Parts: sequence; C-alpha cells; structure tokens
Amino acid sequence: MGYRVVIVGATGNVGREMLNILAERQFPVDELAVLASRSSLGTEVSFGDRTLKTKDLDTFDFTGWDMALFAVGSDATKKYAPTAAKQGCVVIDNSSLYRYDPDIPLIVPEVNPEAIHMYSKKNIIANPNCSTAQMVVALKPLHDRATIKRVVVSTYQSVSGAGKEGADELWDQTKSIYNPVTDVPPKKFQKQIAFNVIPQIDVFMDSGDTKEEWKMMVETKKILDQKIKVTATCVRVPVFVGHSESINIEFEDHLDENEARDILREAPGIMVIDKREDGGYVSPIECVGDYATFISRIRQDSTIDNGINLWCVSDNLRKGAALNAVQIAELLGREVLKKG
Ligand code: 2RA
Repeated sequence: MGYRVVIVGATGNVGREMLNILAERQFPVDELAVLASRSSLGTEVSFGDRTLKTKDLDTFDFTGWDMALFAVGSDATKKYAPTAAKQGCVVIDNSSLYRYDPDIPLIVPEVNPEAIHMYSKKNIIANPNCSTAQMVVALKPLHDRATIKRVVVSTYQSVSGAGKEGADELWDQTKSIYNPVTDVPPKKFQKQIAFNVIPQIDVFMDSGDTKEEWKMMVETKKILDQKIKVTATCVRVPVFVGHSESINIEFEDHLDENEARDILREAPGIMVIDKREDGGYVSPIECVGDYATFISRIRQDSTIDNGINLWCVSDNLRKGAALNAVQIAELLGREVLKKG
C-alpha cells in the first residue's frame, strides 16, 4: 500500500523536479494529483512514463489525501496550505512562509530528522531555502565532531534560484549582447546578470543584510543549533543551475583537515571530490541533476586556532528544493504514516 500524493504547482521548475524525483526514487505512490493555478489548467506534466493533466488548485478537496508537496510562492501557500492541512493532508511546503514559525518543523533529513514528529502541531512541515539546505548538510557532521562556533559563508547562486524568469533573463540578455537588436534591461534582477555578478539576493533589511543572508543565519540556527553564529554574503552569478558556497568554519575544538575530509566522506548526502590538482574540485555545472552535496577544497584556515575552509556545490532545484521535499515525504512515510 502506498500514499495518495498531491503536487501543488506541478508546472513550475520545482514542481516538475518533484515529479521526476518521486518517480526516480520509486516513492510508493498509490494516487497522484497534480494541481496548478487556473492559468496553467490542463497543462500536461510527466511522472515516469505517464502523462498527467493538471487540475484546478482553487476547487481541489484535500480530504483523504496523505500529503501535499507545495511548490508555489508564499501568497498561494498562504491561501491554500491551511485548508489542505485542516482537511487532514500533511503539507510539505517549499515557500518561506512557515519556515520561522516555532510550531512548524524546518527539516533537512540528513540533519534534523527527529523534528518530523513536530509536524502534528499544524500538519505542516517547512522545506528550507536552497542556500541553507546544502550548507547544513556539510556542517552537521563537522559540528557533531568539533562543535561549530561561527560560520562565514559567501554564496555564488545560480539564476534558477529566482525561478524561470531568472533563467530567461540570463539567456535573453546573453543573446542580446552577441546580437544587439533587442535590448534586455534588468527586470528580475537588480542589474545586468549576463557577464556580471550581483551582490544582492532578495530585499535589503534594516541591518544591511539582504533577506537571503538573514535566511541563512536564522535557518541554520533552527535546523542545526541555535548557538552557531552565521554571517553571509549572498551573490547572484550567471550560472543557470547549481549554487556554490565558500564556507569558513570556526570550531570549539581542533579539527584536522584530513579528519574533516574523512568525516565528510562518510556523511549522508555528501560526495567529497577534493584532489589538490588542476580541476580536482566540483564546479556548479557538474552537479546538475545530482542528489549529492559536493564538497571540495577542504583545508585548514591557519589564521584562527580551529578553522576549516571548504567549497560546497549542489543542484539548487534538487537538494535545495525538490529533493529535500521528497526526502521529507519519505521520512514522514517511514516515521509517521507508515504505509509504504
Ligand atoms: C534564490 N534562494 O536563489 C533563492 C531561491 N529560493 O534566489
């Protein structure tokens, strides 16, 4: 016996990846409903070798469905997720709407699977921001060994993190630079993204940090440990898929770089590619379509007593969104619903 599963926002980048990953991982699905807003109604999406027609989110009754994976923005989530949860369907939400609610668990299954049992407070589970998800997968096994005090992270985030419009803007702007018949001014991004980098993701906050930077601090604390201090600089780069992060970690205890490499090699969800030679590391283009969080460039930071530097790369549409949501669904099935 399997689950009755709903995908909300099935025609978007993340919704489609959720369907791909459910099929790839042979998630025990008995019945699948794919929902979209009225404007995309009737659009077909693929699930394994099947083609499914989207139904209307506005009129859908979630009663009797086990779980709904939401891949829509915060406004649509706010409108539909409470109804789904009240109708007895567990919501796994990819938007930022519920991430900071103390009664809603924020889960990365490799890091805090025990938080799943808190789902019952509101029948909702939150999926973290993409840049946080890959970072906490890398931090967790090192924190268990040497206790992290402080993290300094700089991100290099791909345009697909800003949705289809972000990817289209990079594509169209790049073409227009080679063939300048049409001008493609910045719309989704604050400045030209083609052949450029932009040190702003999301809006500015009073502190001077952007909201993306704030999310990395707050979400890391909620998922991993409230005591860890995080400071972040988040940058958009002209890469289509794959977020990269340069992470500097300060520990309570000494941690040798070779031991750190061995610990990361054994840790769930991580693939270490770390040869100290030309090209002996992973760049974002190489992580596309993969499940793993790739770690390279592991080395001692000799400017502080107990410091390690590393490079972390992951597919932001997978571990940063759809894969993590499906892993939460698997965890919910295994630990709570126990049907599969
Ligand atoms: C971004 N982190 O890359 C955001 C998307 N969730 O823009």
